[in-house]
Amino acid sequence: MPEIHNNPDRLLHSRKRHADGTVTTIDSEQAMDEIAARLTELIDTYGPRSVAMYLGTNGLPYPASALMGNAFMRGIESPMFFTANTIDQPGKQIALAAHGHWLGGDVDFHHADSWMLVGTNPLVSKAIGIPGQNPSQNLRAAIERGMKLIVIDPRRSQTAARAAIHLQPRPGEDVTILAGMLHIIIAEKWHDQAFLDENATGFDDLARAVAGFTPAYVAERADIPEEQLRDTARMFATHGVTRGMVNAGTGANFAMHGNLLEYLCLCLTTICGRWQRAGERVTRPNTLMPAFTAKAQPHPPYEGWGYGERLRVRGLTDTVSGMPTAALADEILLEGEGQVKALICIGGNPMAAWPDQRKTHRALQSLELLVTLDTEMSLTSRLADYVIAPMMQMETPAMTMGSELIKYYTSGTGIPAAYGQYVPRVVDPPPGSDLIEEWQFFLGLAKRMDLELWFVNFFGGGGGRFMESPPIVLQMNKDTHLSTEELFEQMCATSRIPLEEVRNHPHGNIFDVDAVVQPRDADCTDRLDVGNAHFLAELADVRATDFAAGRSDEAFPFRLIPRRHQNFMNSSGTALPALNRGKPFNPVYMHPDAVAALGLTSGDSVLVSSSHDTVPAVLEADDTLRRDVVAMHHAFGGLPTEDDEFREHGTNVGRLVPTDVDYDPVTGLPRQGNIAVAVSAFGAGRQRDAVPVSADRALG
Ligand SMILES: Nc1nc2c(c(=O)[nH]1)N[C@H]1C(S)=C(S)[C@@H](COP(=O)(O)OP(=O)(O)OC[C@H]3O[C@@H](n4cnc5c(=O)[nH]c(N)nc54)[C@H](O)[C@@H]3O)O[C@H]1N2
Ligand SMILES: Nc1nc2c(c(=O)[nH]1)N[C@H]1C(S)=C(S)[C@@H](COP(=O)(O)OP(=O)(O)OC[C@H]3O[C@@H](n4cnc5c(=O)[nH]c(N)nc54)[C@H](O)[C@@H]3O)O[C@H]1N2
Ligand SMILES: [Mo]
Repeated sequence: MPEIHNNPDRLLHSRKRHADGTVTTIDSEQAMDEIAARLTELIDTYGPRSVAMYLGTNGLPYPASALMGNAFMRGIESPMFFTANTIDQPGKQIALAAHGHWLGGDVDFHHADSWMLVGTNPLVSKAIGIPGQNPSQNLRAAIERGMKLIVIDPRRSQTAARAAIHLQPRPGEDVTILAGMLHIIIAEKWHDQAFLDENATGFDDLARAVAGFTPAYVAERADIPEEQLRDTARMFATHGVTRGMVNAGTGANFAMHGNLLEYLCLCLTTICGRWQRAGERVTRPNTLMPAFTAKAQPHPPYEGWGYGERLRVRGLTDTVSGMPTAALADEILLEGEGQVKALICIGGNPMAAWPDQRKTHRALQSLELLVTLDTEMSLTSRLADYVIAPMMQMETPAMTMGSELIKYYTSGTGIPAAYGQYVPRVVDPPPGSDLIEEWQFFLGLAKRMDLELWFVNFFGGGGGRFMESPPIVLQMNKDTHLSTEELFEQMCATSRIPLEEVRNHPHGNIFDVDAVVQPRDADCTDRLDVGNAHFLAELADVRATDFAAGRSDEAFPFRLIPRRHQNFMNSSGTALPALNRGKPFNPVYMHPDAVAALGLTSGDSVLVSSSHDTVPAVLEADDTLRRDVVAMHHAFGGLPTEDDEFREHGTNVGRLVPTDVDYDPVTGLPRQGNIAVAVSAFGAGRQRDAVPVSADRALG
């Protein structure tokens, strides 16, 4: 954080790109005047749908940014609000919609006897499963206490290296493995029949659907020892006396069937009865969010997709995980009624992180207006008409409400205690700078456009379909004058612990909240669903595919998988010497035997090709991988025209990912993992021109 804060290339003034291509600084008030005028013109000419917004990961540290961006979009009546969620793990919310929520909340890692992680590496990512406030220490304590950790990962990740069982399968077979575990658990009667009788429907359908996933079939298909699969099912279902859960991460979600994968994780949790029960402690009792009554009962499933705004491509719709971001470039490029002409990006970097970088490049270049809010001239900001320089985390007040809210995203996230912290501005913006808070930028636009805004702070999930407490709604208009501190006070008006009291603990505090899960309501007839017809049909499709057929592709013998970099959060900071320590690129990791078989060595330049495109990269031997798998960190690289500089800024993985070939029909999420690729020496052997040229490549 200090390195990023003190980035010598940090923007201290907003920028404007002129018609002749030159870029100058612009006063932020002037920028808001001009942007508001342009947006008004575009809305008058093409309608509100012509304006889209994209919220990336760096909108999240600012509690009011996303909510205000969303309020602005509702203010102009455009449905085109997108986030990074639908190129991340949208299956989590889709699965919750189909399965339902457990109102007693999830099990606390700190008290569990077993835990399973599927394609997630929380020791590096700090994201899901092991409480992220210090995952390494939390895991060590758990293992010392006797917890058995199970990790499924084609790579011996930092987390897998500490597991009691590490399954190292072919990538993309997680659905197969989970179905195999369900098969074994049901056959051995290790499931919790009493819990299911009271709380779930669909168990018989689920049992029938996993019948074909016999241990022998799963072992062969996933390339794991059958005995190890049996041990895994036994350990997860029967080890110890206190319950543990299962969490999946990006690795497993990107390899297709992410929704189904997340659904099967919930089914596994539910058939084993792995939820907090009546009389047990509430794991996430809320602090800056409202007090609520946790109850040992289900919240029933609800509609998760197929409603609201329809995209003009691939039959995609709005969903509980938001609008399909992988289709936004198409919505910009596709002419006709509804075409997107303006895009506002908050804390995101489409040119680095979106799939199909060439298509993204064409789309962003074709926009009539591109505005980014960014702390540096990111790849995307280099293409923008206006780059708004925002204040950074330490220059704005901060609070932990967002860290609590994330519990609605999936089990195993958030803070497993009544922890709260509020911190005032820590440092002043640099002298002479002209920086604006993101939410104030949107209020500034709204005032100029004379919009009435409803700022809505939700306490729930499922795109508002699951609410734990009533939302807080604030009306704003051109007469609104509010400091961030005042806004936070209003956002916390119904908090369990008053903001005033949280403020008295400048270093944060775990408050003494002794909440216990209450028994189910006498009249409650709601049920979780472990037999959702859509997902069981998808599972039947998985079972029916000829898995051996796709494996003998001699042109693309390796499978490319994702993994996170220890030192960077996606594209942020990759150019900073203090963080990249002299290695500003993302190598392609490959098992040393595979490196040798290609007659190559670590450090060689290579070409990585998928059926879609080819990118240059630096090779690095890594014996934690299967021999048939290579791995890369995403969000590196330059523009598609800057391939020659790959040793200076790395390789863009999104270049290898088409958005319209293999994609999820519900969320639009393309295959971002388990990608068939070839790796060949640079300059010798396979040449750039020898690889298949996709239409996009020819156009780009
Ligand atoms: N092939 C492939 N593609 C992927 C992935 C993958 O693993 N493989 N991962 C996917 C996932 S999980 C995600 S979440 C997305 C990420 O997609 P994005 O969120 O779009 O990408 P980031 O690189 O996180 O973008 C962060 C931007 O925020 C800027 N920034 C940094 N600090 C601040 C700040 O304080 N304020 C503001 N306003 N801006 C700031 C940075 O300069 C950068 O431009 O990528 C997805 N794409
Ligand atoms: N240091 C750091 N932390 C981060 C980020 C970062 O860039 N750097 N990014 C943040 C973001 S936006 C996100 S979404 C989270 C992501 O957090 P995670 O989902 O934990 O991401 P990774 O750390 O890449 O772990 C994914 C693991 O999946 C494995 N894997 C790949 N393919 C498969 C497969 O087909 N099946 C299985 N079972 N495993 C597979 C990889 O080897 C890898 O170990 O991390 C967040 N935290
Ligand atoms: Mo992410």
